[in-house]
Amino acid sequence: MTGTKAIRNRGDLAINGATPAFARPVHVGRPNLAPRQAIMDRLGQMLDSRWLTNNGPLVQAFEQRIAEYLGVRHCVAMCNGTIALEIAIRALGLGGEVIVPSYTFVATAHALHWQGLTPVFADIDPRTHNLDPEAVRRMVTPKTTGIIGVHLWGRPAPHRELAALADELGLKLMYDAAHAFGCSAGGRLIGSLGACEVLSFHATKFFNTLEGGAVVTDDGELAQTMRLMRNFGFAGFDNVIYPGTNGKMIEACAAVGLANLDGIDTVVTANRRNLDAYCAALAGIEGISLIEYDAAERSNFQYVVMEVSEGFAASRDDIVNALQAENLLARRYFWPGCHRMRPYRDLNPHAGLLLPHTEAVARRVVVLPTGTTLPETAVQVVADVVGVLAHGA
Ligand code: T4K
Repeated sequence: MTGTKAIRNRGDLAINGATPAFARPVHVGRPNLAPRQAIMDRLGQMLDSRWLTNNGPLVQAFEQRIAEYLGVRHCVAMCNGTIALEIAIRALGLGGEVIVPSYTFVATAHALHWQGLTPVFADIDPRTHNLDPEAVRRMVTPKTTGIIGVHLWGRPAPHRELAALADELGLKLMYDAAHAFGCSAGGRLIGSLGACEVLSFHATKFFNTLEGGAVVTDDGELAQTMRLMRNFGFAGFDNVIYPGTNGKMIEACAAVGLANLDGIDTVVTANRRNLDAYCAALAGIEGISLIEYDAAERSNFQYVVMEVSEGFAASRDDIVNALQAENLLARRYFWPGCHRMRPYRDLNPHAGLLLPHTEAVARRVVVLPTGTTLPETAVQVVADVVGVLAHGA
């Protein structure tokens, strides 16, 4: 089956025993890849040079392309977004408590916890899913040293308000921009906000380097510190001046990244087309909405985020289960919120009392499959399944 089955009533749903609409899983974040030959050519360059890692020529070319594209002075490529976050946190000298949203991928919190810092979760604005600056203010204590804003779904965090707050309170400010490569804030591509911004180029991101990440910044000293830290702190053959780690991006990842970079406009166009199709197909279903992207900003549209209102005939989880049964692997990102995941629940079991919007949003979101490989019929199947569930038992 290729997603062409008719879904008119509950008996047609795979969750009720019918054949699934798709024989193979349709993923939320199936990797978008440049044409095979373009990738092979770049990998061939790596083999020809016999330079495989340690700040090789492809990594340097990649860093330059990313910095130019974003209009930032420095790009420090890393092996993944999580290590990039950890290195940025260390290089900035954060300590004690750092305020972050709970409604984010758990790596934002882990990057702090892993290094012995305490992530303190602030609530979000339920309309934007991004940090609420007033909620951030309420979480500040004498131990607070910084704020990590997240541009969730690629929509910019309230950067002006966060910058004003950080200035007022003498806090450091950086961003987890893992979702926001190619997205703009105030008309300028995200990359220059705060002291630095961290990108993820994981396989599932709309632009990928297999695994990969980077920190981008206009601060030359900070960039230099991070370059040392990602390479064990080596400042010469046998001169170690920092307790560094191994955060290097390898040449093969930069090779794939360089090839994929040439095609990002095509990916954004496909994502946009998918989003428009979902909007049209779901438009008539009361209680279902899709988050919007500001038409005045650039977006990568890599997340199609559906919200299920409380009064809807089926629960959010019923919808996800019904879609997954059809092999449409919709996801509950970022349920249940970091504060309810074990390491953070153990640290502060009552954090949820101060996170009502986080808890409500995490209960109503479904992220839908998109990307260049989305089967043509997938959008209609999603709409049919949700439409059937809308009519109750
Ligand atoms: N901050 C934020 C806000 C983030 O969202 C992330 C990562 C980070 C920091 C950390 O950056 P990295 O260290 O990852 O660079 C995925 C990704 O693994 C993760 O990178 C991403 N956020 C997060 C939102 O989603 P999972 O566990 O939900 O999905 P995963 O990796 O199992 O893959 C999703 C689907 O795509 C799968 O169901 C199968 C398909 N797939 C996956 C891979 C890896 C493929 O078809 N091919 C593949 O190669 O975490």
